[in-house]
Amino acid sequence: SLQSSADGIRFLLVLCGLEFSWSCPRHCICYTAPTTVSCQAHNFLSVPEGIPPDSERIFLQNNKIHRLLRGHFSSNTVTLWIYSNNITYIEPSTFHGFTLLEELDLGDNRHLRSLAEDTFHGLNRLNALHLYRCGLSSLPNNIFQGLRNLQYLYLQDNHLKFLQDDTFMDLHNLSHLFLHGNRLWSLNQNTFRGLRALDRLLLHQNQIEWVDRLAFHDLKRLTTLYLFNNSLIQLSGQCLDTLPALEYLRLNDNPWSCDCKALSLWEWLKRFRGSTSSVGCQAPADMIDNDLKELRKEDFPNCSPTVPNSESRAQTNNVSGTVNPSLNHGGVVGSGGQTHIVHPSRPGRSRNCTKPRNRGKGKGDNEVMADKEDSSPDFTDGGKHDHTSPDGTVTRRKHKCTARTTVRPPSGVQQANNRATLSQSLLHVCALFAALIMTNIDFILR
Ligand SMILES: *[C@@H]1O[C@H](CO)[C@@H](O)[C@H](O)[C@H]1NC(C)=O
Ligand SMILES: *[C@@H]1O[C@H](CO)[C@@H](O)[C@H](O)[C@H]1NC(C)=O
Ligand SMILES: *[C@@H]1O[C@H](CO)[C@@H](O)[C@H](O)[C@H]1NC(C)=O
Ligand SMILES: *[C@@H]1O[C@H](CO)[C@@H](O)[C@H](O)[C@H]1NC(C)=O
Ligand SMILES: CC(=O)N[C@H]1CO[C@H](CO)[C@@H](O)[C@@H]1O
Repeated sequence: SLQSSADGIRFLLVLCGLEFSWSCPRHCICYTAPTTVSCQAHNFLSVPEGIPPDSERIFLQNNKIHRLLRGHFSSNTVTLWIYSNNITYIEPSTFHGFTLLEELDLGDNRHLRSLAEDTFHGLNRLNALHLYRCGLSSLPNNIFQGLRNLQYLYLQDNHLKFLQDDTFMDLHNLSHLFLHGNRLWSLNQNTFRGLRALDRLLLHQNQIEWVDRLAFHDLKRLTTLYLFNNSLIQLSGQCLDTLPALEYLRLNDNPWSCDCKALSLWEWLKRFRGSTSSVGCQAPADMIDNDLKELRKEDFPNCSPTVPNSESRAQTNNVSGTVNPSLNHGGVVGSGGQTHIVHPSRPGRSRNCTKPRNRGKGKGDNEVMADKEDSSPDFTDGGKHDHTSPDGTVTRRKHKCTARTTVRPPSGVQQANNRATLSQSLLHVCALFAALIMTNIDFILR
């Protein structure tokens, strides 16, 4: 009789003029434009049955779902959120043929631990993939193969110790790669090969002690690199010379040794015009608590000079002249100790988006142009996607200026909630209405 009264309420909802999908799973809210099924926070232990096959958005976060199997969802899905469940197994073919899928959020499933190599194969339109806090200790070979549209990849707060060479090889469109809070200890020459569009690489809170001289060689558009809270004793300036677009670098909380080993980094820091953190020395004994950036040439007596790298030389020698646009680099004009940052237009980027971020000079142009729907999914106010460090205030950017596909920002949660609240309150109104009729019907019939 519960079911029949539910049916009655549904009927009344239709009478009330609310669009209602007849095949909505129990305890879920369904609505159209875009067709959405919202089953969040209901202690579901498995994916509920009866999700309409035409659903474009499916919200299943904050349940206790254990397994994802082939057939649970239809290949019409565009957005699928199943974060904060207890998924331990994903059948490899669960998402096969999902050529429309743009956002897949599997984050915060702490017992997931492993994924099959082909889990994401064929997701040609995937734009954002969330795998943070999933207990992953390794990634199979080729797991990201073919994801040429991927722009956001969240892998932070797992137990990753090692990244195979060329893991990210196909991700020519990737803009954000979050790897902080893992157990990485080395970055090899081909760890990041192929990431030609990468803008932001977060590697803080790992155990990195080894960075290959060429580890960053393909990252010609990288603006933000976080390496703080790692185990770096030294880092060659040559590593950083391969990053022509770099603007923000965080190196604090590493056991830097400020002896001759630090000379090439010191020289690089002198040349660099972007923003850097402190670089606190932890050795040798007489240097402890000094900031490498504050040291003078005389603090490096008896060190053999580092060989200037021709590429970096060319870059820094052209500072006050014309900027070679192929360098894709913010030009810098110094004048009497004060530095004015001049950003030339960047080929291949929105022209409106070249303004430096949060330099304390009023509103950036990017705030003017950015469509709200276009805001980057990871830096919205304190939402599930905001995993930047407390140290990362400088790089907070509300609106990402790369062209986007139609992925919805996490405000979708809000939307879903709002819609849910709306339909629930309508439901209440109509139920009250129904109750009134029911209690009076005897009276009427008498
Ligand atoms: C989640 O799954 C793991 C592994 O199956 C299990 O040990 C744990 O109790 C589950 N947690 C919850 C909250 O259901
Ligand atoms: C890459 O991203 C751009 C927008 O940034 C988009 O136009 C393009 O279709 C994406 N995919 C590929 C394969 O380049
Ligand atoms: C550094 O990272 C570790 C985890 O890797 C964390 O426990 C620690 O609090 C972090 N330290 C700082 C200063 O952020
Ligand atoms: C430096 O500037 C000169 C003259 O503008 C230009 O020909 C040269 O290509 C620039 N070098 C680099 C590496 O940008
Ligand atoms: C403020 C600003 O620079 N607006 C420009 C943004 O980009 C478009 C097209 O690229 C220009 O027409 C606007 O003038």
